[in-house]
This record gives sequence, C-alpha cells and structure tokens, in this order.
Amino acid sequence: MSTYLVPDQNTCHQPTSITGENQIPTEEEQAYKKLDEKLKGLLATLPKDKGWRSANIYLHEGFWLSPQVIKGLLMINNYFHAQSTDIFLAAFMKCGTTWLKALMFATANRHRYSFSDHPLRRNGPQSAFPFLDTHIFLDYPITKFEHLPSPRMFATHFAHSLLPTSMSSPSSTCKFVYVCRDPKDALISKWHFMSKLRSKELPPLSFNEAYELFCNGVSEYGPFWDHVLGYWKASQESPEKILFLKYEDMKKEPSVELKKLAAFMGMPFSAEEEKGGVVGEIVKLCSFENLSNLEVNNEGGGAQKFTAQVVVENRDFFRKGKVGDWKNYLTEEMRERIDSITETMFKNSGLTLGLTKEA
Ligand code: PAP
Repeated sequence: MSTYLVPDQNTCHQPTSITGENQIPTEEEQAYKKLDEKLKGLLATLPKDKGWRSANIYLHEGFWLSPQVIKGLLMINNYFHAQSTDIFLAAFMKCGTTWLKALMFATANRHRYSFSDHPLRRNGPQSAFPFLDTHIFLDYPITKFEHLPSPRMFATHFAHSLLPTSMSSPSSTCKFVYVCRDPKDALISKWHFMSKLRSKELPPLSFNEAYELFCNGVSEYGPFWDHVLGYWKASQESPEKILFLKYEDMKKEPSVELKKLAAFMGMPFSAEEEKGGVVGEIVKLCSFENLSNLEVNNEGGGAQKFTAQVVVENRDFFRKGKVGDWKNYLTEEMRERIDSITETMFKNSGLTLGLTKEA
C-alpha cells in the first residue's frame, strides 16, 4: 500500500511490516510494548478536547496531538537517530507537504530519471519518502530507517519544539524545509480532508465548529500560529538549517522558489541545467495539474496507510490547489477574526502570512 521510492535501488521498495511475516527482534518488540504503556500513562495526565478526525486530541507540550502521533513522537525521541545529511520536510497540515515531497524528490534525483518516465508519474508524491510521525512505528522496525539512501528525506507535521535536539539543534547539520500557508486556506483544506477521514461512528464536524476549534488552536498539530512561529524563529536564527517557504510564493513564482530549494538542499541547478530547462521540467512534473491527473492519484489509484486506522486515498491529497479558496467559505467577520489572530501572534516577528491587506 505505501511504497517508497528508494533511489539507490532504482526501484520501488516495499517497507517491512512490523506486524507482518518478518521476525521482529524480541528486544524491539519489548520496546514497543513499553512505549504503549508509557503512552497510556501519559494520555491519562493530558488535557483533552475534540478531535477533527477522531473523538479526542490531547495537549502535549503545547500542541494538540492524536494518541497515535504522540506514540510516534515518543518513538522519535527514544529511537530516531538523525544523520548529518538528513533533510526534513516540515509543515502544519495541508500547507503543501505533497507538493514539496514531489519537488524535493524530483530535485534530489534529477540526474537519475527522465522526466517523461519518472517514478513520480507512476507512484505519486506520497511514495517519495516516509512520513516520520507514524511510519516510525508503522512500516519500519525502528532500525530500518538506517538503510535509507543518503540524503535521507522525511516528512513531519510536528512542531519544532517537540522534536529531539539531534534534529533541531542549530549545531546538528541536518536540514529542514518548512512550508506554511495562509491559515484561512489551511483551515478550509483541513476541514475538507478531516471530514473525509472522520470516523463514521462520530457525528460530522460542522464547518462552524471546525472554525471555532481552529481559532482556539484546537486542531491536530496546532495551534497553527505557534507551529509556524516556532519554525520561523528557528529559521531566523539558523537560516542555513531551516528554509522557510510560503505556499503562496510558490504558486506565484514556482521556479524562483524551486531554485532556492535546490540550493538549500546543497544541489543547486547549474547554468547548463537552467539553460536546458530542467527547472521548468521539475515545476511542470510537480504541478497540481500534472500530479492530480495521474492515474495513481485518481479513483482506485492507490492509498497510503498512516496507522492501522488511518488509510488515505491518494486522490484525497489533491483538492483545488489554489490560493484564496477561503473566500468561498468565510464571512467577513470570520476572515477578520483569523487575520487579527495572525497579526497579534506574529507581531514583531517580521513574519506576515495571508493577511488580506497584503494581497
Ligand atoms: P497533508 O498535510 O495531508 O500532507 P498537504 O499536501 O500539505 O496535505 O496539503 C494538501 C493541499 O495542497 C491541498 O490544498 P487544497 O485543499 O486547498 O486544494 C492540495 O490540493 C494542495 N496540493 C497538493 N498537491 C499540490 C501541488 N502539486 N501544487 C499545489 N497544491 C497542491
């Protein structure tokens, strides 16, 4: 179901299932059990509120998380060993992970594949690299990430302050690409996405309710504003470690942003490549229009397993791919409230995001 592209093998790779036929070392099995116990104990102590997909989410060290991803976080903190060449793609939900996954994979492997017969066309961007938050306990035995080719790439939705210092400390050389988006569009996108995934045993989450929860910060991986601010501040302190991108800038000038991305990844485009149109080829390959029309991203094209309970069809990662869809959902009063939270939260930070005045 979730198949990763492992460039070194020049082929698709099916990760090992921890619950499948493969023998798990007893030590590792015990470690999983211990973590489950720790998780149970921890959840009993945390404040909880309404989840968008499942019944409850929990406030853990300042961020609202589902029990499954708290388990992932415990595992990352206990077992994940960052390598100096790792590149992490970080984002709040629905801010551009799918797009960036495609761009990063296509950029890192541009000498390996032809654009006309590219593995992204067959497998889609979700297969490009693992989603650390849940794949750490789902697809891979803990040690398995060690075998991924360098530079390893991982996606995460975790806030910067939640990550282990082996990943986040300015003295470690691994890098982060962070992408953010107008919170109004992130809210609309997230409400649509989570409504599709929401447990059928629960009553639907109305848009007004989702709006209230979002404004109050109660939303998986949120509060949105603290998430963005954490990475923004870290990127200001260590620009060589964190590249801070905006979805809106990427829509406006994809080639400019892609060149920034490639240079940051340590893989700048040469003058020859630029002349030969490589930048434009990657932009086209990874565009919403191209990716959303691929067979693999259409009905019956495939799905991603995030946890035992959460399986998402590839096509659900593509909706409109536009800037400003919020205008079709928010009243003037609702827009005003979100923009004013953004203004207040980002005051004196040097960051602006999605303010209507800006546009
Ligand atoms: P995730 O948090 O579940 O990983 P993510 O990929 O970050 O989702 O965001 C999905 C949004 O990006 C969707 O936005 P929308 O609901 O407003 O339409 C999706 O349509 C959009 N998207 C996906 N791929 C692309 C792309 N190649 N270019 C631009 N937008 C894209």
